[in-house]
Amino acid sequence: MTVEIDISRFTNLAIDAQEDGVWVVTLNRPTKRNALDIDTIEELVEFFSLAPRAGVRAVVLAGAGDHFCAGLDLIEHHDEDRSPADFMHVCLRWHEAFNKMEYGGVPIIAALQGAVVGGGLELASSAHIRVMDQTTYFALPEGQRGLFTGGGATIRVTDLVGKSRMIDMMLTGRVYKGQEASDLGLAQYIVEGSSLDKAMELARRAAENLPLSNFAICSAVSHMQNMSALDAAYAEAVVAGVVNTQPDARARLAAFADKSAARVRPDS
Ligand code: 1HE
Repeated sequence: MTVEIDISRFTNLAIDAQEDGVWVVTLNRPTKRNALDIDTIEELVEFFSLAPRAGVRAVVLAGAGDHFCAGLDLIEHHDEDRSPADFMHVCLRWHEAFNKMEYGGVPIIAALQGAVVGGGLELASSAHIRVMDQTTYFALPEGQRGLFTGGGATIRVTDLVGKSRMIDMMLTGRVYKGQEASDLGLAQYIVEGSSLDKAMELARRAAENLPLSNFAICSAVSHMQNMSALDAAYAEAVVAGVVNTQPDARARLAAFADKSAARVRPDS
């Protein structure tokens, strides 16, 4: 069932497959501050549809230039002068891409710098881990532009910061940055140096896990959030039944039993 990813098909995304199974996917329209036009969304759909079956062990999602992503391509949106139905379909393609990311089973680590705004924050919040640096800032400028979020912020950003903060961000254009943004949960890591370096380190560490374990972590947790507690407990048992008996795990369990495996230490 393995598929190939033909990276020559991608133009708005720069894709670099590394030897350890970590793929670096970079939004590559820095002159447009990596604004999300239709073509970029289609490339995200294509890449993240294939990644779970292409042996991708982890993805680092980055943005070229000083800004991660300026959100919806406002110029394209202005020029297209879309009908309500047209824009609904645009948003459904965003959801297609972002749901493939969140539920696809491949760990995605977002390396954030500069603006992570509007749809850029919706994209970042579809990753499993976000790393920010000292330049990173988050905002939802939709209200100021006469718009509303359409790429899942009502769900994912609300999950990260809570309903009240999400509504404040949309009403007032409030910007979060630095330690405060990290403390709120907009990013799990804040670094002094390069967010890309830290994201690579985290991706390589995650890529050492067995793929089936990562698949469960990066799909089952999100699915279970959508279930009742009763159904989630049942689903968790079923997933654990499959994952925790995988033959590939036996060597790891044997290494623990014979005391050759690393122990969990406070500084590990
Ligand atoms: C763009 C976009 C864009 C830049 N669409 N072209 N998002 C926003 O409201 C954020 C809009 N962008 C900005 O506030 C700023 O551009 C940034 C803070 C991100 C960067 O500022 P700066 O000074 O580095 O760049 P700039 O001079 O504003 O823009 C440089 C170029 O990028 C310029 O193009 P050029 O051809 O004139 O050189 C800009 O037009 C272009 N550019 N941002 C298109 N967003 C599913 S619903 C989601 C709803 C939303 O996402 S709303 C939030 C939209």
